[in-house]
Amino acid sequence: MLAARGTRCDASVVATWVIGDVQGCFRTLQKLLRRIRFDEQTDRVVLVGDMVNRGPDSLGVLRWAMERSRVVESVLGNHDLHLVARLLGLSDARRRDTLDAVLEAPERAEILDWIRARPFVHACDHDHLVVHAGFLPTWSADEALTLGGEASRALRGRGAAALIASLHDRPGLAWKSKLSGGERLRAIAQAMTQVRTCDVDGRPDYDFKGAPSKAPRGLAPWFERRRGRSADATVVFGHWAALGFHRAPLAIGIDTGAVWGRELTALRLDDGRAVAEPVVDDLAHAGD
Ligand SMILES: [Mn+2]
Repeated sequence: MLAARGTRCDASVVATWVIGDVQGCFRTLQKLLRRIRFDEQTDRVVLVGDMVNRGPDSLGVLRWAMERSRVVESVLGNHDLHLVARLLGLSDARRRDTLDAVLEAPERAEILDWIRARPFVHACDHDHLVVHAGFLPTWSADEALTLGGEASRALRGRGAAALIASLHDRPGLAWKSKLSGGERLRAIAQAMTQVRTCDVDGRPDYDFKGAPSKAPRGLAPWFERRRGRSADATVVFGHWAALGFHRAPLAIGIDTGAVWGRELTALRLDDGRAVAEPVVDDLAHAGD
């Protein structure tokens, strides 16, 4: 149970849907919204991050979400932060980037402000948090909301360039509450946007991307390392297409590989119902 803190959905909402990694697959997103009969008057959507890149219409996804900020939230994913880096001139294009339309959009300044204002972690209700990749094993839900707020302040302010640059640093940092400065912010932002596995000491690995059964010895999914008081709310996350749809105790993975041409998934928090829409977007240049 979460303390009274953090961004929350309205109690009068009929249904809250969390939608997986869209990655610019705007046509598929629209089909999924029709299938779940998303009603902007009564329902809410939380995107699990990686709204953009690799797919054909990142600008369409951003415009759709920005025009509905009252009912559509998104947490930050690694590709969203890469877009911030591109918009700030901090990063060159990567080989499979499909961000040109966003970078050339007349409202690119508004897009940059909007993305930088998205949270790293979002509390939907008393029992559910949404984060792009995951948590470090000792974080409770309330701690994660506080820590996400620290990283958000850096991203919105003058610390953005240093924070974004640090996200490429290896190896991962195990969490210690006494971490400070850039190391602290990197530990938070990198875990929330990149983690898949941790070692027995809770140190995250940022290289392995495959299925859990193929993980190197000693590494296990981050949510299997959570123990005791840290596991106090269900965390809905994306980022791990090789994991696919996955219900674990107090964690639900919903990245079903839209960017691989598979499916885009919506999860209704109210009753746990999952709906998957086959991808119809052209991913000819998306690669893996
Ligand atoms: Mn991701």
